[in-house]
Amino acid sequence: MFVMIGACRLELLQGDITRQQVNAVVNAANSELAGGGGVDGAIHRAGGPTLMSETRDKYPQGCPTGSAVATSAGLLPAKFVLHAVGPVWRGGQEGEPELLRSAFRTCLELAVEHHCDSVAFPAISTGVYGYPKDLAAEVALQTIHEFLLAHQQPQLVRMVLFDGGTYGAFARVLETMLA
Ligand code: AR6
Repeated sequence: MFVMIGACRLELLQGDITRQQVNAVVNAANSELAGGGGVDGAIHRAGGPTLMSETRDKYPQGCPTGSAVATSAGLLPAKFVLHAVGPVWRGGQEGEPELLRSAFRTCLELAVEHHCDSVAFPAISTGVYGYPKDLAAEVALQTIHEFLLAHQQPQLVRMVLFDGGTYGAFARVLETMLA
C-alpha cells in the first residue's frame, strides 16, 4: 500500500531490503557498527566486504543510538547504505520512542544531504532489539510523514517489511493515520 504526501510517496512493501532498487537503503546496525544478524547480516553479505572496511575507516568510534552514518553500498543495487542504530526495547520508559524517531529522522536528513530521491527502511529495532512492532510502526510512520510534509523530499520512502505480521502492523497504523 502507499500514500501520497504532497508529491512524495510513502509505501509499504513486504520483501527483502537488500533487493531494493533505490538510492539509499537503511541498515539496522548496532552502535559499534560491528555487523550482526538480521538486516545487518543480510546487508553486509549482499554488499560485500568493502562495506565493513569503509565503515571501520570512516567511523572507528561507531555511531550513537538514535543516529545514523552513511557509507557507499558496495555490491548492493543502491548508492548508499545509511547505518542506523535504533534503541533496544527496555519497556518504553527509557527514551526508546525518541531514540527510534531520531534514528529515522537522521536517515531522512542524510538521504536529502546525499541527494537521494528514494530510500528504503527496514523496521528498525523490531527484531533482535525487541521493539513492539505496532509501537515501532507508529513512531516510524509518523516520523516519515512529518518529514515529508516539512521537506517534500525524498520523493520515495519505502518501508520494507520482512514478514506478513510486520507488514500487517505497519499497514494498520498507516490506515489509522489516514482515517
Ligand atoms: N529485509 C528486510 N527486513 C528484514 C530482513 C531483510 N533482509 N531481515 C530481517 N528483517 P533486526 P534490530 C526484519 O534484528 O531489531 C543485528 O544483529 C526483521 O524481521 O535486523 O534493529 C545488528 O547488528 C525485523 O522486523 O534489527 C544489531 O546488533 C527488522 O528487520 C541488532 O541486530 C529488524 O530486525 C539490531 O536489531
